Amino acid sequence: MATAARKAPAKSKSRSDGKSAGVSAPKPVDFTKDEELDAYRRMLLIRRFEEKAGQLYGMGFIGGFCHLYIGQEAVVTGMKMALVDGDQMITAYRDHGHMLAMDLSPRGVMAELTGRRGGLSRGKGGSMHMFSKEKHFYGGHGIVGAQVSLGTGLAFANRYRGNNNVTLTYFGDGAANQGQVYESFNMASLWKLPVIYIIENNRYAMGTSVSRSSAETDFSQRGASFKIPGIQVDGMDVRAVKAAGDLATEWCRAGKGPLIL
Ligand SMILES: Cc1ncc(C[n+]2csc(CCOP(=O)(O)OP(=O)(O)O)c2C)c(N)n1
Ligand SMILES: [Mg+2]
Repeated sequence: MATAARKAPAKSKSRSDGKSAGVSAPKPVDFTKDEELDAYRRMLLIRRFEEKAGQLYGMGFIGGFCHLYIGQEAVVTGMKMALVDGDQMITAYRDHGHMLAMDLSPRGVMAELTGRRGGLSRGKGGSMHMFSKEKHFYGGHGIVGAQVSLGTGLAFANRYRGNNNVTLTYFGDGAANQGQVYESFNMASLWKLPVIYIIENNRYAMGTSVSRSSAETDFSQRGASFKIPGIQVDGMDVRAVKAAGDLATEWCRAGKGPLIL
């Protein structure tokens, strides 16, 4: 999913038509007024929360790491709007927005960031390590790419239990070059697991740009060897993300296996 704030992401010349294995990028959905307001509130909450977190980090009130999600708000917001109760989410360390999108209490997240007892991990986990089984949020992981295998495992559990839930597994453009991602792709496709792999392409992994680190920069095609279709989505457009989220969740619930956005 492209999330560059300044420029449109560079698209690969060969396969940027949004089509893969018969799956095409859907048209952005039309929101009702209530949906419009809901999306706006959710995105604004994340933006304001992150501005405060950045400020508190600078002032020394937040220890350890603090990765902000400013500029990527539309991705988690649009995807959350496509979920039903019981659907799960797992992500990396840039996770405050994902937690707020899954309705974890902003107070609990902020208390965790500032190392307080009232924090979601009792002040012991910090920015990268928060969980809520009740809200179906499975972290918060600092090892780049590790959450992809864990998310695939969550999807396996859903399949095994025979429920109809879907797991959203988020990772970055940098994490997309990790080996365990492809081991997970293989098993997810082989066993038709209900997992949506959402690659948030913000064009950098720490300081390294996508073009310097990635042989295939169209991340929607990364599942090609495993017969996992992928769609390029404009992560700056919450309506486009919601449309892609609707398509992907229906795809998974129909038993067709994983999909990459
Ligand atoms: C296994 C592993 N290798 C290296 C690191 C150091 N590291 C932390 S963040 C990061 C870059 C990840 O970039 P990306 O996946 O694009 O996520 P973004 O920060 O852009 O959201 C790296 C290499 C790590 N945490 N884990
Ligand atoms: Mg990145």
